[in-house]
Amino acid sequence: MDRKDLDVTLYLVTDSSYHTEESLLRTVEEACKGGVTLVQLREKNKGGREYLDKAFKVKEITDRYNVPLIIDDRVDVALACDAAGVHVGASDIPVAVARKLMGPDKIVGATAKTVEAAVKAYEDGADYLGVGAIYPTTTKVVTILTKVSTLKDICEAVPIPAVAIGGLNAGNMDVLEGAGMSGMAVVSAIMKAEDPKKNAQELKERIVALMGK
Ligand code: TZP
Ligand code: MG
Repeated sequence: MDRKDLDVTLYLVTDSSYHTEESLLRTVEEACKGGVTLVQLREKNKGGREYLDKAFKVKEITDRYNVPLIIDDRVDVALACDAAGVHVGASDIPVAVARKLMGPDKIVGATAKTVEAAVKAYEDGADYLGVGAIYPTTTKVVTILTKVSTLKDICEAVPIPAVAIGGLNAGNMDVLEGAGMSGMAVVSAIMKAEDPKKNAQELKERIVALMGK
């Protein structure tokens, strides 16, 4: 895909900790059917071989639905499976290095919790920013939450899309109204859903409506 066509409206981030491989793949497929616009494969503590095997399997699905796949943390895995891009956080390889390795055509996403980090990531070549955690989450160890006002400041400070993440679901996402983000990223709200397609559809409708306000 062309980097400029990046659509972060509803960004599914996976979590294998409560899934078998089969149920993870099924959930990703249902989420694609439900309208997620971007998928990130997020595998923690996996060796490169296992990560890459899973990436190929997930990409087979996301390709069928024309949904770009982003690989968390690992540039090598992203390049090896020809994913659309990579997402790097503060303890991963720096954005500028990821950009250099990924080349000019791939997506590089970065985590930013402050305006300073957001500006630096933008200057170093990031295409989008993940901002959070907005709410407490059981998916990741988060010590400090990111205020919606900080999200707003980040959206005003950089021209690239910002995506809100962390504990977000249909019941609490209204807090994002007016913040200026370009989308919302969720793990549990889709990965733990009984009907991931339905949840994705609902979240998509709600985030589109909320951003249009
Ligand atoms: N980065 C900040 S919060 C988070 C990540 C990967 C986890 C979000 O997961 P959930 O289940 O949507 O709260
Ligand atoms: Mg990371």
